[in-house]
Amino acid sequence: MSAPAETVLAWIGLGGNLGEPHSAISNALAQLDDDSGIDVEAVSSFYRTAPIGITGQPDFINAVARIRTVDEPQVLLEKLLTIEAQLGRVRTEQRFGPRVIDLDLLLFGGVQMDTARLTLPHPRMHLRRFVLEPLFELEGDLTLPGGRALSHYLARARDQSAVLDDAVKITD
Ligand code: PH2
Ligand code: MG
Ligand code: MG
Repeated sequence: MSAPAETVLAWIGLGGNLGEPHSAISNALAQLDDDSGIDVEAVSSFYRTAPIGITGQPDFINAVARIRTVDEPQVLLEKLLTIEAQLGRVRTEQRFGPRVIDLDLLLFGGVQMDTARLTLPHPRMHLRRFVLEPLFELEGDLTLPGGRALSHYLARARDQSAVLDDAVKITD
């Protein structure tokens, strides 16, 4: 009998603002959970958020999920990109522009790394209310790998991604 593989907690940011973002996010979560190397442990409410980066595009739906995985960060990233493609994401779109689904690896345990393909923690997560608020809903006591509390960043987030007033908890 082999020892159980080591598992790590990771947090994924999910978002979208084209088509049916609620179903795209739900679908992405189901595909993640179907993967034998990934358990989706908890999902935040779904938040409607004003776009940042490029204005004049539709509001986004954003959420955060906590997963437990046996994968290495790069393997997990590839799985996220595959699910994005399966859900109809096209990579010709503008940076920060509209998209049907975006799956961002926010945190992978306490790992800090900076490679061409992957930076952890996600380099902009601490600035974005649309990430910080759903993450805080799941993990009020979290300390980020840099050593500061999540609440520290949430209190200082000055971005314009106002979290609009209809966070909807989708339950099944
Ligand atoms: N994602 C972006 C650019 N702007 N704005 C909101 N509100 N939510 C997002 O997920 C988002 C964004 C690029 O990844
Ligand atoms: Mg993103
Ligand atoms: Mg992305």
